[in-house]
Amino acid sequence: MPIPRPDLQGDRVIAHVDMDCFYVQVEQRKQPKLRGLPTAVVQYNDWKGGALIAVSYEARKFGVKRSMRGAEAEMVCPNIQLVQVPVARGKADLNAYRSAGSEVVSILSTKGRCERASIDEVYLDLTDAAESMLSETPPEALEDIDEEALKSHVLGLIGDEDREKNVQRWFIRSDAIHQDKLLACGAIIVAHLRGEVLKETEFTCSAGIAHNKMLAKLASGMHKPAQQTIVPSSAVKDLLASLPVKKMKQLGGKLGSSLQNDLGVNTVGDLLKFSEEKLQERYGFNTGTWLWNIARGISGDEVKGRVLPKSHGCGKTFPGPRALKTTAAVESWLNQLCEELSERIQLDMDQNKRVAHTLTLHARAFKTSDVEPHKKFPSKSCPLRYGINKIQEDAKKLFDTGLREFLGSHSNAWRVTSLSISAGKILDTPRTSSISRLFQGKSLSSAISDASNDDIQDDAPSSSIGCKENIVLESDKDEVFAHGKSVKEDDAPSKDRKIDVLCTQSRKQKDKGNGSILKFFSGINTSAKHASNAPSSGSESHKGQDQRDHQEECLVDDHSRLGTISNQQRDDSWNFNAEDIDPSVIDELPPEIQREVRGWICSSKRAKTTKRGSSIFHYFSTDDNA
Ligand code: TTP
Repeated sequence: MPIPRPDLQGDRVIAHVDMDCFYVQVEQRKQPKLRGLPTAVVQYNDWKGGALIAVSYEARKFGVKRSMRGAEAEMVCPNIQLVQVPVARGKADLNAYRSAGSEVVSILSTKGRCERASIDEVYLDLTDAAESMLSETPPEALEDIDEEALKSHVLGLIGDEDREKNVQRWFIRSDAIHQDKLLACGAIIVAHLRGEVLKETEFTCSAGIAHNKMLAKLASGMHKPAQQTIVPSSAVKDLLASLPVKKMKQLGGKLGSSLQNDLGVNTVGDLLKFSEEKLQERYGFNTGTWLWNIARGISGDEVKGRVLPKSHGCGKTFPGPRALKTTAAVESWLNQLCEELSERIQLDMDQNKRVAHTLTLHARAFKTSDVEPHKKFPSKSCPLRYGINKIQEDAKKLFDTGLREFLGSHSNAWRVTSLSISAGKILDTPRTSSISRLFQGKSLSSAISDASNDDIQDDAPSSSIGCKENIVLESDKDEVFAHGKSVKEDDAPSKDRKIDVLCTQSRKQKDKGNGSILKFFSGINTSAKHASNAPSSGSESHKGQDQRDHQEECLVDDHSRLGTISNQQRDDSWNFNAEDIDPSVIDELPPEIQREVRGWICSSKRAKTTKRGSSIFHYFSTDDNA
């Protein structure tokens, strides 16, 4: 359900930066001989040459598309260089792409608040940097404007001839309104940042510069690769007038279809015909206002300062004959997934001093008989204990519990077609002495490992975890809003005694007005063709175009690439906190799981906006939106 946010006070300068054919660029940096050649990265899968997941701009000219398989791409572009996604533990290993993304983020985040929106895209709030530039060295005072900035596309600027000259004039107009002057400064800053990214990482990226996230995101994809587009306020009306509603984030699905079919609204601009009251009457108060706002390019979403992932996840699909049939086979794969997960959360703890608190298992399965053909394998969560063996043990328990529930009274044979495991609710580790007392002198890792995990949750991981979470949210209003309204979390009785102790103690600390515990919880081939000695397996993390088209339907926030959803895909039994899931992590899951997780996220977000329960969570809740 879209949430309308009023435009924030003052003129803002927001950039959306998106890497160009990202995985291809990472592979080309590894193998420079591929540069300039039509290249595609293929998913780890031997069927028909594997699915393409990233296509270079040279290959796109031949008609190669992401929806193709390697064999099809070779038909339209015989010279295409197909590079296999690296493989580890029998599945795609995305570490190289993740760290390449982090390299870029570390450069982009130097000029303002930075929100990592997915593995290869970020939002930047450059308002302060642009204001400073405008007051100290405004564009009209510059002898030379950055060449890259002059190549910007300024929406609404007439005349293709001598484009650069026109752009230069636009940059240095002394009679420009303050908003446009700020955008000009923002564009110079972004051009400089893109240059730095290229110099330091050898990657090109494209950007949109506007007054809000929505417009910046729309603009970043308008001129690719390696270009940037500016959206002055005066150009917003025309931009939206012809923009198909379905292209708009959150309008890709049912809401967009209803606008088309019921109101005859085909472009975002068509929405201007309707009053806010009319839209509210038809779609409810929030959605109505949100629609009224977007028709005018209004969006107050803030750039959240977040450069680290909100969760870690890894998964694997087992399509067709590869479906897992025995608990031993499931266990063996779970062990591998858990090993990877354990390494990643341990690295996160070592490098970023962050601790993950929830372990969640998702699976897709079917019964070999026809009984209950639509029944879903329930997702299960429990408090996360550090250490490979513990994670493996807990994941196995989660699976067993899920399987028992899935099978019910029918003792049928079953098949598992996908498995994934994720670590969420990642909080900063304590930095105060009071926390050492809390853990009675143990190391943080061992203290966490000691948190007993007898009880498996099929909705909120445990109230104790939620308890920490609500304190955490004191610092983030948006999230307070989302969390505070989660009735399932509120209602979940805590069964995990040791962690309950943490809760109780934390409450005592709060009672005493001791901020330290609050801090804890608030922190809490080289041959160019087919490098393919990969074992055969399913396709991981492939996001089809269809999927991307649908995904916009259910986003509440600005995270990209979340979202294919159908009612059937929603599983009310799981109430993981949607806000805690990093979209880039979802991208890495197998497609089937991606869809399902996105479905849950939607239903979870929806639930959080409608209900509120009562329990210990209220005690800690700081939600003044409730
Ligand atoms: P995108 O940003 O969607 O695309 P891109 O960077 O390849 O190309 P563009 O220049 O058009 O933005 O995705 C970023 C990376 O995410 C992409 O390089 C590979 C990965 N990815 C998948 O693994 N599967 C998918 O289905 C998609 C869409 C992307």
